[in-house]
Amino acid sequence: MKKRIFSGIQPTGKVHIGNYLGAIKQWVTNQGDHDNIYCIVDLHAITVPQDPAELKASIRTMAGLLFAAGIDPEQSVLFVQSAIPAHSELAWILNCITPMGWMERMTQFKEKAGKDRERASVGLFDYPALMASDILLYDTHLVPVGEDQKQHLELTRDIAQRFNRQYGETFVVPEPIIPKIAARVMGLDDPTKKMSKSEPGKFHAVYMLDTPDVILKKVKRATTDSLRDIRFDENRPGVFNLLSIYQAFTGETEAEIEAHFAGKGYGDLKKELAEVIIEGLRPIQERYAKFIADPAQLDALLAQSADKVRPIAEATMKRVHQRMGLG
Ligand code: ATP
Ligand code: LTN
Repeated sequence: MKKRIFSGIQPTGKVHIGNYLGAIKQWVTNQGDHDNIYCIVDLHAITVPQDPAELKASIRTMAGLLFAAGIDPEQSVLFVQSAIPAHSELAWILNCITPMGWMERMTQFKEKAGKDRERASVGLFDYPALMASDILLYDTHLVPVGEDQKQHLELTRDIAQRFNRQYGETFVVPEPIIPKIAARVMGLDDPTKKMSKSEPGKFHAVYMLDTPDVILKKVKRATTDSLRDIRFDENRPGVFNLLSIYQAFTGETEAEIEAHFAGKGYGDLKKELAEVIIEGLRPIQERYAKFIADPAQLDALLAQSADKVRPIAEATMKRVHQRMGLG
């Protein structure tokens, strides 16, 4: 039996190379070895205000990009979260067995709510319960995500174990898969901050649909330091970030990369890195143009996928209802 993989991505803003290297690239490799379910999590997106027309368009853009990046509809299922109401229902149920204290420890909420905690939605606070429900609905063994989601995965495991203890074995307890390289791509403008969709800075992130010109400009502006040698040194976050991105795109070892850049300057590093990113994204951008030109086909692929996973979600909900004495 193949192990089941589940992961999700929000259809918000523009997809950046952090999303690509931290998550999407892992989704694409080894598709044949697993049973893969991928989800565009629109219900997570509405934890902060969204324009309806933009949200609708972003769902298609995201689907087009994921197929273009290599998600193969023959080997993987890609569907939209809100098409399966069980996600919301299970989230409610998990809410009722999750102690407030566990939820209050989640650092992402603290970061996203910022100073204005009182105005953040209850949904933003409860975001991790919906994520746990996504994962647990499908008897998931493995969850490929970037480093920032590790804490949410631990919470999901705790919730699954608590439910299983209280009501009997019901959920598979999942494990995260976090990439060794580029698990946390940092902002180009500020290498102490995670590259993020919600960061507005013009030179903060390289987006997957950026043109070569724009990519070159952004990489050239990236913050480095006043030293000279080009080495993987975590204490020099700017250069370390650029080298990690280079490594993730080329697949070369640290030693090979350091030897390659020996005697060269930051200008060379930036020029070559921009080239590597441009060439890495080029085939994806070309395929994307074809997918997005046919939105009806994209919608049909998403709808067929939802039909494939619906029975799995319904079987889980039936088990949950029986165990809890609902209905
Ligand atoms: P935001 O920063 O606005 O919260 P996001 O960029 O994290 O959004 P998501 O849709 O929440 O986007 O994340 C999708 C996937 O990308 C997740 O698996 C997440 O761990 C991964 N990811 C996000 N940012 C990075 C990053 N800077 N480096 C590596 N992986 C990342
Ligand atoms: N919270 C994730 C997105 C997400 C997810 C999931 C990831 C929602 N549901 C289930 C893995 C499994 C994020 O990237 N911010």
